[in-house]
Amino acid sequence: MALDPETFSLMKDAVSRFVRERLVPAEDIVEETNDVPEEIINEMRELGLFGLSIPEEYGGIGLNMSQECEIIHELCQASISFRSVIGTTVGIGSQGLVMTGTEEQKQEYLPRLASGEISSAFCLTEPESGSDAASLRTLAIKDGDSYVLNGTKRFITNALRAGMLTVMARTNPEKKGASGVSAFLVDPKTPGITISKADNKMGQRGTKTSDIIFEDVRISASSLMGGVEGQGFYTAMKVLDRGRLHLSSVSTGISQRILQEALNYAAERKQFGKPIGEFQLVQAMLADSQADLYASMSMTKDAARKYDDGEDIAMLAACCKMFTTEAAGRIADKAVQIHGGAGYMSEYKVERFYRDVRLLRLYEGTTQIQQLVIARNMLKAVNN
Ligand code: COS
Repeated sequence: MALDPETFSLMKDAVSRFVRERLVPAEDIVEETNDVPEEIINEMRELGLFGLSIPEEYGGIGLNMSQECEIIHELCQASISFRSVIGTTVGIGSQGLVMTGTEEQKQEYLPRLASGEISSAFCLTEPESGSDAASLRTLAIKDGDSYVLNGTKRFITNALRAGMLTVMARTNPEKKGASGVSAFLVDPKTPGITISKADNKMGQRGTKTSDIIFEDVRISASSLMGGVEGQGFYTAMKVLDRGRLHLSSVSTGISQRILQEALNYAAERKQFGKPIGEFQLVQAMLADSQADLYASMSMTKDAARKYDDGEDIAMLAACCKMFTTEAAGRIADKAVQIHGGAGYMSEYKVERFYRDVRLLRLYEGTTQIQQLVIARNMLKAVNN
């Protein structure tokens, strides 16, 4: 699946324009109100942004991974809080359903997700289970034609905005590891579900993460994703592999914006009688950041193309996630440094972006989890 090059190019131009004319001017409102204005979310719907990765036969735009990465890079030239509104629907919240859902499940949810009528959220993390995802405790116990869910999910992005939850829960409490986990498609309005108010975070204001508590939540057996028990963890891992490419393009997009802010400042700000960009120590910071950005964009492009060619990219996606998010941290840090004292002041955007990008190295697998995935895959190749 891919959009034809001509239509894709028009779409990319439209997203660029939207970023310049609508998103960048609204960044301060998002920061002040800790929310994304509803009219902007409506415009995202009209642009088709919720349906980027959903196949055309279900009403989406049907981009391939390379195209998705290009659009997300473009979108993330503005505050990455805007991307978060569509992020779970385009990425981790819907892709398990696209990959493994039954036809009936796809028909039920995908068209509404693609239009943006509803959003989705991916419910894996729990209070006691973060990096060690296979140890999750939420239970889904079969009872006749239903499953009964009990447990708590934590830091769930867009839980408050979602109309569909992809919930990973243990259907077989006897099996402690990955094979006891199944995935479910759950309506958040089902009785017994409580969604807490949004968490207070260091950055990315306007994004919404919350706890979700399931207390004796009865859902139909037909909510079991793909109709097969025991596949939930494997599906979650495949979804995260793909999600890590998506997040890499979030990193490259915002890195490019941050570097542009630093470059503009270096060209304008004068000290010792000339623009600070003429000093070699400032040039070194700009050059290191440019090389980081170029490497990040190149590796994301390469891994996305390989994903589209059907290759196993688990290791490459982890390399991209690790490198691009760490690079975004370095680029943001240097941008603050180039700004000097001004970089610490909230009236300059780099102060905010510095806080925003800190999360990139944590969610969808910390840098240390990516290292573990990379090294395990390297060793597996030697042992086979
Ligand atoms: N695709 C498909 N299957 C995969 C996979 C992948 N990318 N990675 C692992 N698996 C399979 C393994 O093959 C193994 O299968 P078996 O049960 O048949 O042996 C199973 O999943 C368990 O894998 P593993 O033994 O590697 O599991 P561990 O618990 O040791 O660790 C990690 C798995 C650490 C990689 C996983 O828990 C992880 O990614 N954690 C981070 C979770 C995360 O990103 N959370 C962020 C919040 S979600 S936004």
